[in-house]
Amino acid sequence: MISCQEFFTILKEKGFTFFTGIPDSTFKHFIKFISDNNGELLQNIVASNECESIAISAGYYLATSKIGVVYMQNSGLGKTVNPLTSLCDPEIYAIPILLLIGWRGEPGKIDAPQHRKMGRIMLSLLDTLEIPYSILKPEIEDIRLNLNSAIKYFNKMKGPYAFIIKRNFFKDYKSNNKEIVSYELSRQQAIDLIMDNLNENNIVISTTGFTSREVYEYREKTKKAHNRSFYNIGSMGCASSIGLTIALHNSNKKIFIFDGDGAAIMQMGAFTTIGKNSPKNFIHIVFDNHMHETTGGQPTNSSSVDFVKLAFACNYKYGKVVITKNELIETISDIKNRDGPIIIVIKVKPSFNAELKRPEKEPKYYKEIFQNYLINSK
Ligand SMILES: Cc1ncc(C[n+]2csc(CCOP(=O)(O)OP(=O)(O)O)c2C)c(N)n1
Repeated sequence: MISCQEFFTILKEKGFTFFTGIPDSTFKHFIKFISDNNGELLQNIVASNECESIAISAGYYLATSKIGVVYMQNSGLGKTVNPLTSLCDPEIYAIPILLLIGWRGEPGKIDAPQHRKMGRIMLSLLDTLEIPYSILKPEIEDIRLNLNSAIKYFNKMKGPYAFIIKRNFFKDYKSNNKEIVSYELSRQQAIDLIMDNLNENNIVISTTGFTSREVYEYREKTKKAHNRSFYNIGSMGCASSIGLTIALHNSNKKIFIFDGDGAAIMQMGAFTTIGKNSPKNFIHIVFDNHMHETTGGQPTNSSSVDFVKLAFACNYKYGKVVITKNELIETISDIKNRDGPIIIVIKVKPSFNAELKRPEKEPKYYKEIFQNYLINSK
């Protein structure tokens, strides 16, 4: 393993001091390191999604002639295909970028089901995109050599080059960031409170990461049916869009979206589609901890976002921010007789619960019981 400082020093020696992207647990320590050092040694712009981060880095290159570093989990690689091929490609604007891609779902390694396919096809996807790559070893000399190869490519072709990072590459880095939010409720407490008050036919669509695991945990411990839940374990940011059409086609049921601030920001455009189509039975709950808790607690941009104003501007019918347990209890009864789309932003503190289990069975099992319930309960 290599320390975050050592890795950064190698990059800095060659002039790479601009970072942007979306975190991955593979390099959670390195992203904490660059978040902590933002503004002094380096610049780190937290992006809303991986597509945007490619464009941010392209803008940096146009403005400075220097090359940016874009970090992402390989699940985000799909989101970058358009700007990689139509903006940065050597045949278009020829914009060099150093991509740091976390290899989830590496063949032969145990990982969550949503990572399997991308883990398997990632290298051939890079080949198809004609993006050269190096699979890094956590050794200083190896990284230096590969960085030199990347720089040669940048000088010759001026296109993106990828560094693939496997798990256990970085040594632990202890963050000195004291800005951890401390609200009254944890997300699990808020989820439990809401779900204790759901009716038999209320549906929950939960976002990727800890939120889905906490909803799963709730249903396991209370022995409540999993068929009223859709666990959106992948496709980060898409829970509300999945819920939109479910709501439009199930006017006899209330559809609750359990979103994260990072996920809601990633697909913020969804607010406009939800507002425009305006299902009355749609309740959008954003658990806002100002961070990507699931991937290690790196900041999101939510501290400067007013989700309620945003939702109103997109034609949601009701919304509020909830901070305390009492406010949440009041809100749960308040929204029972209101028409949606409703947005409730619940400020929560992180709990980094390493014990949380992932849904035990294959995703298709949960899809089938959920779909059967929806179809048979019309
Ligand atoms: C497209 C994509 N990029 C990155 C990830 C990795 N990832 C999984 S969960 C997560 C954090 C989600 O943040 P948020 O929605 O705020 O929820 P929290 O983790 O705080 O509960 C990230 C970045 C992913 N799954 N998909």
